[in-house]
Amino acid sequence: MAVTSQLPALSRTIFHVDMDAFFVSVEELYDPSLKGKAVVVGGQRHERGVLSAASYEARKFGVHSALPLRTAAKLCPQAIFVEGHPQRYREYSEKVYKVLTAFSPQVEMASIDEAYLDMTGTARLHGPPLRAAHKLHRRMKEETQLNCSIGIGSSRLIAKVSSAQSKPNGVLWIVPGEESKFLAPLDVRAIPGVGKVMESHLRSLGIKKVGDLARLEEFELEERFGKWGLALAGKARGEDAGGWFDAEVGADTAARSISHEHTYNEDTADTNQLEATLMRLSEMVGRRLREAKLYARTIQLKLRYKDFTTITRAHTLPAPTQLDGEIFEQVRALFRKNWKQRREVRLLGVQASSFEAQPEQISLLESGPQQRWKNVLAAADRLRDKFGESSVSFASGLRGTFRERTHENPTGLPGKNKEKWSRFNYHTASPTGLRPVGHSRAAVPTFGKTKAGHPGR
Ligand code: DCP
Ligand code: MG
Repeated sequence: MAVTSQLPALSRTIFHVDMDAFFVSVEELYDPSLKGKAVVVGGQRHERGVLSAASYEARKFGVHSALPLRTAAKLCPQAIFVEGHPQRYREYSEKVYKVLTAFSPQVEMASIDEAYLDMTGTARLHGPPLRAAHKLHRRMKEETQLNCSIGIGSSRLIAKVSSAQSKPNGVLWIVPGEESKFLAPLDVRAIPGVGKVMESHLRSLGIKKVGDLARLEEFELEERFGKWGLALAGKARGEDAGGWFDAEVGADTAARSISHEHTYNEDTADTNQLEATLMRLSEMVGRRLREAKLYARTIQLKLRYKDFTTITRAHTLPAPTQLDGEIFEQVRALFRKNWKQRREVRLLGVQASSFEAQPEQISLLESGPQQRWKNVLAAADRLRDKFGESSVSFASGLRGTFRERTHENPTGLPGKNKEKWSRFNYHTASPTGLRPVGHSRAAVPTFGKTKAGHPGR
């Protein structure tokens, strides 16, 4: 009889490193008098728009990212409001990235201030997980003067949830085998990807804690929420289920698609607002194509309704493009054809794929206006570099605001495809409309916080 030895699968060791109150902490380095105070970054107290970051002191009053500035002022009148300095955050983000890559070669940034590190098999170099994390924690402080929190787990999901639990300035290791026990008492909101709406759906089913979720049969969640529900069941067990949690850390080195998504704070069926969003997303995608010197042949629309039903529709162009207007035209056509009018929309996404480095030879007749557009867009890109993502928009005449969360696909993040940092500040906080150039307050972007694993909240 053959003897088969069944070795237990080697557990992975993933770190999730997330900087504490990132924008605020960077501001404090430039102005130490802010330390320990209630601070809001992102604009002045009376302005429209939402805030980017709040200090822990301000959070005690219920102030948090993406809250309207005016609401923050009401909740916490004593707060100090700071405009924000995107360039500084980018620089510090780069410093963070350097510390991480010097520590481990397997680094994948998931947003401006967070990263996953695959630390599996590094015990000889760095010691056991906790010791390694403390070493990294100390190094981060020494080299950036900033505090971070580190979660350690056998999956990215566990690492991410545990870093959040260890905040501020902490390290938390969930020992393999203890995942479900760790997750069970947490609110379902602790699971990346579960937002307010999902929370209330789950509440109506009597599910409040992750433990309640884990007790459900997988098929029940699938029946109710489709693929997304299935992923949720996996996440409740601490697995990297669904979305980008599936991939290996740092595995996806070449971007196969570039996309931006936008989730509304309140679902909407307002055509103007929806098309304005599509315009803005098209601009963001176009810009990244130009930065990456790529031309896309396929343009895809993603549309998620209030009840989470999601459709994607793609169109292949006769000639590849990197122009905002062309992307928008396609995506709007797809939208008009596929959107069931008056059905409220929760999320919109625009994706470009089927990349080519060079477009096919364009005819001389076309090259005039195309070239002019390219020049205009190149100029716009330069302005955005200087004044922020929302400083220029061609969505002229379209009404719609971009106050809510906008995020991009993870392939565009550094460490994932080694692209430049400036790729990921795509969280805008101002109304669209062709607004040039001066450095108005509204031109300061709030930064994109890409929540790993979020299929859009
Ligand atoms: N950010 C933003 N808009 C959001 C969320 C975040 O511009 N809706 C920016 C500001 C944050 C930074 O991204 O400083 C990092 O986001 P985090 O969620 O990690 O929040 P903080 O780092 O500020 O705090 P924490 O200590 O909870 O991580
Ligand atoms: Mg943070």
